[in-house]
Amino acid sequence: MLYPVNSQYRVLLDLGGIWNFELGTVEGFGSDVIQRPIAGGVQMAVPASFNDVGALNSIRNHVGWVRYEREFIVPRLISDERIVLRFGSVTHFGRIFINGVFVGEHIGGFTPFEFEINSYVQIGVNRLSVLVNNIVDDSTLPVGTVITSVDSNGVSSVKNNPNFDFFNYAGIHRPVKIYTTPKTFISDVEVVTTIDGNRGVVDVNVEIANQDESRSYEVRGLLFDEDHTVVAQAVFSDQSFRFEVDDVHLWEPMNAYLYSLELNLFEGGEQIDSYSVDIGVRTVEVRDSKFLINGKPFYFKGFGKHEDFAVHGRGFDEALNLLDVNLMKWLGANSFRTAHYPYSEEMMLLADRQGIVVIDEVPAVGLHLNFAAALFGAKEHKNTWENIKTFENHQNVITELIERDKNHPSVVMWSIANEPASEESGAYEYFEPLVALAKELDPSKRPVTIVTHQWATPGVCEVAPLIDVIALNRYYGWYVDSGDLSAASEHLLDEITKWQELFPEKPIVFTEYGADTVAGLHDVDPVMFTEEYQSLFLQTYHQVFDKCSSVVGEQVWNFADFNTTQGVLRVQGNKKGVFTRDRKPKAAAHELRARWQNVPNYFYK
Ligand code: GCB
Repeated sequence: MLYPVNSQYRVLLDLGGIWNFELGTVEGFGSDVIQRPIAGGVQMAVPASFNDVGALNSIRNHVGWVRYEREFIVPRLISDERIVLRFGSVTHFGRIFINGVFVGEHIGGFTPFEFEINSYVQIGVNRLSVLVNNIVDDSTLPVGTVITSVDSNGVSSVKNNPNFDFFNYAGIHRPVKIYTTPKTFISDVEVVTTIDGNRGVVDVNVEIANQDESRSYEVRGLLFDEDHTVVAQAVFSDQSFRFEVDDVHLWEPMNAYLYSLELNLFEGGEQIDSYSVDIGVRTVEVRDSKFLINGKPFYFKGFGKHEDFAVHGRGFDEALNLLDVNLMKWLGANSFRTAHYPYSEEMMLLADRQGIVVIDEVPAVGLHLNFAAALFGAKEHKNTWENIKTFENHQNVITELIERDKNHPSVVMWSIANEPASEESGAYEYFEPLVALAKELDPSKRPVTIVTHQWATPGVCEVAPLIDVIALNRYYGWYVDSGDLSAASEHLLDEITKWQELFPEKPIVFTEYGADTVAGLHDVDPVMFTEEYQSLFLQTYHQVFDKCSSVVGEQVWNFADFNTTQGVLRVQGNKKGVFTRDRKPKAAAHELRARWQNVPNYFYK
């Protein structure tokens, strides 16, 4: 799906701001309710999570439906165009109405969706209502549990427990836009880049929607370099073409070069549409236990992150995104994983521009029905793969992510799950078609991984044979060998050695390792939760990584402290951040900075 842009042929309007808001129930809103505008003075910011903005427990911990509403004006000027209403994301389920009439719905809280709305709107004022549901269950991604109980007065209530370690923020999280296109328009662009010596090869495929069979169409493509000089051009009518660029500037990690691809659509010789996309020329390949970018062995230095901040929760914040990228650069990091869901399109554009390498993850987290039981002493064991109902949604989230992010040079690998029950029988059968789907959908055939948990060890993890890169979340010295870093070091080395023996051709990336640390807590003896322990914990891991040739990346958990559900393991959230939630460095940030400035992006191993 194309990112909405303004061009000579397209108008773009933003519907962000203050909307009206009301809480519903678990059942929802009756169809008569939607006929009436929201009465009452509760307001909500868009984009933002609704939870913390209301300053009320009833809003913060609400379970079920909410309604957002605002008026918008369709200007006469665009009445002959195709008018599209587009949501960057609505978490987790959105139903859209215009002037009380149902327009459409979308399942999944982290990818964009849009509707052509010409037949729903009138020129002038219109009422837009968005019903949002935040419930997570055993069919949604992420996964949760719904618990209904009845108290002694017969009043029933519903609790919704996330099966994942981040606060279940919800609402209209990303920008809401209206944009126009001509009736016949450029509806998709696919770019695949390869390198031939010092020549860059750019294969482009353009999709044109609503063609009139009696008319002839032609696309003229122009490729501009960063000085706005045309470096290649093509005229074509079969919608696929190849540009060749001599002395190409490659997109390199932390040294991005972006060409601008301008596509102009002509009908019967007259121009009717124009769309531009920035592209980077680079290749990605996994070979002989190396992760190659542009043919050179790359070393991942960075983080698992979250979209999380005070006030707006998981709501889009351009300034915060930029600060995070700048802090990563300050540390010498070169990469992050979009744990545990696709991040905003704007963050992906920023990563392209800044040369940050991204492992792009779908919201498939919580696919383990025995995880908490395993931590706290199991009573009952249910086979995850016999009970979970996520498969169809899982296909959808993979499809929507790849459709959205396929052209980003920053994206070097797809992560199609975080910590599923890959040690349980049935995992292989569940994931085999999903890995195949990701490979089939991606025109660039990027590597695919599944990020695995502590107990998915060599020989036990069923999905390891399916994936290109072994991605490990490990907590020796924290949840296991707590406080004992010498045992942690021994067990970590032992496990990596076994992975190397089992899959000598596969590179290994540590996608999580970290220790909860309360900023400002110090001790002479580096005990758990102190800043000293976090630094020593990281040092211990790094000494082991440096001994292992297959380890080609280290992504610390987490970039910053983040909000979670309450629980005995969480002190006002997860404190494994190298930065506090308001982005102040803990001692570990300096530890990482000292290391990463001396670890090159290429040829570290
Ligand atoms: C994990 C999860 C992550 C948690 C982290 C932790 O393995 O992937 O979502 O936040 O552990 O801190 O426990």
